[in-house]
Amino acid sequence: MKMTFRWYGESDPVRLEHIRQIPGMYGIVSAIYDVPVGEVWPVEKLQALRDRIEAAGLRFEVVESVPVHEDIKLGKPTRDRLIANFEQNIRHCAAVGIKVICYNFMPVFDWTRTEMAKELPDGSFTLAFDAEAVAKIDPEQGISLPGWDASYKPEQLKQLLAEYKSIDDEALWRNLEYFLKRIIPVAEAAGVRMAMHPDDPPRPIFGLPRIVKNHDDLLRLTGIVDSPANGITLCSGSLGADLCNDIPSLVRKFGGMGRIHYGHVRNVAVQPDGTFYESAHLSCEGSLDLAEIMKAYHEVGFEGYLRPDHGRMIWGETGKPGYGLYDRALGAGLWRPSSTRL
Ligand code: DNO
Repeated sequence: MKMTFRWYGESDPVRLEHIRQIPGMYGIVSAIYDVPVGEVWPVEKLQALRDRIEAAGLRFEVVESVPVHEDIKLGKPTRDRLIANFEQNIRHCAAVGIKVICYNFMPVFDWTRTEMAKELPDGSFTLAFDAEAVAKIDPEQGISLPGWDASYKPEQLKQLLAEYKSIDDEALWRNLEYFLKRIIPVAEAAGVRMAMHPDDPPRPIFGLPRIVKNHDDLLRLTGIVDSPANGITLCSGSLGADLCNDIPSLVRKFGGMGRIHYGHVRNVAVQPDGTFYESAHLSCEGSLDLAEIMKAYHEVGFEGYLRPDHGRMIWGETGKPGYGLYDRALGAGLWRPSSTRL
């Protein structure tokens, strides 16, 4: 397995040079952030990013994420042009040496939390999700959540939510199938593996469908196009926020099938109603047995990429919630992967 670290580019308060100092660190996971969703990423931008990362002594082989335009998820007539652009992005990524592309198919909202800095008894700060608070939110009245992508104006959001009224789970699956049947052959030809990120949290929110939540959904997803290029990002913290999901057995099953190309590893402390906070990495700190999860990766001979997904804010660090240096670095160290350096 190859240990990687997410880096948001030059504006990230965490420096590449510091990431390099984490023992066993292999590479960086990043993306092009200044091209509108649905448009083509110029290959020169990808090359410049790769060169910057390589100059710091790290590799750039995983992109997270190429975002999927809402019109594709909604199955609108404009989707064909947007899918063609997505295909072009796959080719451009391949041209600079990218091996795995992470993406998701969550309508409107990506990962959702109600608190970005919940203080834990040890004085650290972490991300948290309160299921009851979210259930009380009426998205029609406007949504204000910490970290919520403010790129939608209230009117646009209303319009988008109205468009999703006709999209139930099965309609979203059909639109996903249409998308996968187009992009997977392109990924195969380019030598890139697609890695779908599951829904976070793994349940419908604000009345919007969410279809990648558990074992059966992952099985259905990987069966739509039966190709190694049609794989998953096994996110322990996203799937683990539903206590019914047995993460080590998911790693064994989908890893054994050769369909996990990328793993996000973190712990969560979950209550039965789905309320959770992101705990420290050790198994004893949260609901997930991280040691068992890592054992499962070793058992299946996992050769893909892993990253410490999120971390708490510790030792007075400030910055992007979930994406500080210190606690994520502790995570990468605690798991002792057998990765190699450049
Ligand atoms: C949160 C991340 C997600 C993830 C996307 C993948 O920290 O795990 O935002 O990058 O859902 O498409």
